[in-house]
Amino acid sequence: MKYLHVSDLHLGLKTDGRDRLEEQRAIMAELVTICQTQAVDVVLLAGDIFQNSVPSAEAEDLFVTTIERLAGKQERVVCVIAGNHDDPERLRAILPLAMKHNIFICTNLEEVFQVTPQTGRVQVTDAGKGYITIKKDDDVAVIGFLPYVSDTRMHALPVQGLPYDEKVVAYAQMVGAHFKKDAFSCLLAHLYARNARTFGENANEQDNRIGELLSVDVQDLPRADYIALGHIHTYQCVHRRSHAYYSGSCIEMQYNDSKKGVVLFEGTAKTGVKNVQFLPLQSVYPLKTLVVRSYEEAVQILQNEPAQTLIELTFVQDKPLSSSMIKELKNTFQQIVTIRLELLRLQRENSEEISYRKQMTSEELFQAFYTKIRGVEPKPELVEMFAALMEGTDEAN
Ligand SMILES: [Mn+2]
Repeated sequence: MKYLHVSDLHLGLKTDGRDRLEEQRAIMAELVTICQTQAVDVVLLAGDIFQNSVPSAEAEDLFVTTIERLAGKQERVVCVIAGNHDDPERLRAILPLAMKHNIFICTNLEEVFQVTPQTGRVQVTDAGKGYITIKKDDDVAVIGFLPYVSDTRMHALPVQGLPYDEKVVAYAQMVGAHFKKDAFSCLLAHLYARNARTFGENANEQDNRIGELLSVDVQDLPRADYIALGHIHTYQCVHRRSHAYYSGSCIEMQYNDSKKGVVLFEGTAKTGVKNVQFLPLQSVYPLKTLVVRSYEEAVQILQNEPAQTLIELTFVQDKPLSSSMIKELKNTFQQIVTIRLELLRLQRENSEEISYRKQMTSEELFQAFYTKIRGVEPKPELVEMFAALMEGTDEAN
């Protein structure tokens, strides 16, 4: 069968207040087109469907219409898991109806899927807790679901008392117990794989800063023919032997972000996974930072920027910008999302101040600080007391 791995849709995302829904509608339409032209049988959505736990009606509408179009009239099976941005109960709400269209949404580790009557060529023949079995002619595949679940929500007895990563691995093993030798196996998971590469600071994924604590070693996950990961926004293969891939987000989330796309692959029980291919998305708007030194330079550069680029414009100059200039620029160039100003004079003053301060003794620094805050010079006794305290700390060290 042919599979499409997509992750981190972040529907309802705003960038510096700019709504991205129009762009996201185009991206979702492109996913449907890819499925049709590439004859995809199974779609894997690896979490972070929405940007917020309480998505707007428009964002929810876009999600529901997209998965309905992806599934077609039982043309394809759509598998969805919750990411850390999604509210589990909210995302799960449509599951009873969705399953009738061969759309399986897993938001908690206790979810038991059911099979409904099948009419299409791609059929769901078996389902249970955290897995489904798909059949197309002689080709059989088992999909295991491992949604993002916060530490406190992992209740099952065998995992109680374990550290976070071991709990995730224990759940993954329970799901992986359904993988069979004579079926292609695929694990769909939203997690932070240890040693995965993040792009820039990736400020949108707070977990990364906690690092090792919340990360999982991919080699501890059950053996599968393919591991479809979500959570990290940069496309990459994290572990070649396990065929563990992040497809990356399908929208640029930060300025100067990495190339966005989806992963297409094929596989059968006999051949294993083959033809893994990163497919760039055409409808994604680039997010770009521009630095200029004058209004004239800004106008000149912006004239050559494509209409769909989203720009953070920074002025580095000596004088502030007038509000009429800012208004004029924003009206003329819709690409501008935000305008920043870095005053050269302030930069110079700051660096002069710092080098001046470096030459002062701690008593002089204290005197200057006191005078600035209180408006009067400190009494000599106070300065002496401060000096004595400073000596004390020097001894202690
Ligand atoms: Mn994400």
